[in-house]
Amino acid sequence: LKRVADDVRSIPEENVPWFPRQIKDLDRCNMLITKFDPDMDQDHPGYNDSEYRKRRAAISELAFRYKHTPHDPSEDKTVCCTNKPALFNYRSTLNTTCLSSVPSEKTGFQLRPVAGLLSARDFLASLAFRVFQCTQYIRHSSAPMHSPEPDCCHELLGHIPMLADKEFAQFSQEIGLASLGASDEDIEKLSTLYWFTVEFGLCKQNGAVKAYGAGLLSSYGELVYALSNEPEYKPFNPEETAVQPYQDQTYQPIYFVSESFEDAKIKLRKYSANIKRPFAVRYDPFTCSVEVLDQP
Ligand code: TIH
Ligand code: FE2
Repeated sequence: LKRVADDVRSIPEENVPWFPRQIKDLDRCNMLITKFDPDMDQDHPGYNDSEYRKRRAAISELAFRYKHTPHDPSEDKTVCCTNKPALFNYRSTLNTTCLSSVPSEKTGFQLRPVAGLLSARDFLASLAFRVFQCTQYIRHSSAPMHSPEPDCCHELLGHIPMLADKEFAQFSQEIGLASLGASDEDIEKLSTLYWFTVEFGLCKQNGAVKAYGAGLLSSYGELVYALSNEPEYKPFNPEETAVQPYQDQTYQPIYFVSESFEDAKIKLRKYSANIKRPFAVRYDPFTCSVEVLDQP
């Protein structure tokens, strides 16, 4: 693969969607989806709880203001002082700075605060830089067993421990790298793959089916259901899994089971290599940036 200088070529011919090249470019990956917003969605468990909605708005505000490199260092102080760790104070937001050290010491994954659900493109792009966009609010107390939106219980019980695992961190980053500059159709497929692996994946271990998906680890209700004989199981096969329709309101009717986690990683890598892009990318961990290379 040949390296192409950024100023010489910025992937012209094809209509390649913009994508972040440096970790600080993630400040621009902030396209939120209004789905599951407690202020807009009448079915949200917190819709009729004005105190909850007020808290959510304050927490969102903090995430909106977050910048990779703060212009004014006092801004950083405000965020840290306002955010008390969730485990000590159930009602406040979690301290991303504290928690971030758990995966970062093991795999280099960092947590970055996000105000709510991001677009699939922006969410996946951050994984390419080993950055996980982490919500800070907590689910409404009326529905603890299953939340239709991610919240800090989901991040803490589901994603953070998994991102501290080397294999898993690599797997997550590879999905992110495959998404950079990909077509809308490929983004849709990659986010479906993410859904059925990182969120709701099952895999075999010593012959038994186990859950590794964060959406299962954080929802006791769905975890018990997923490992019962109610849902349908299919073998994980990226081509097929990538086009499986899914919904995010309630428990999944179908789960994909891989032979081992290693097997899922190898299959995903093969699948990603076949995605058509007029360039290739390589992550440089020294500069936390993505190099764009001529077509392989
Ligand atoms: N359903 C999960 C839970 O209750 O913890 C949260 C989500 C996972 C994926 C999307 S929302
Ligand atoms: Fe999640």
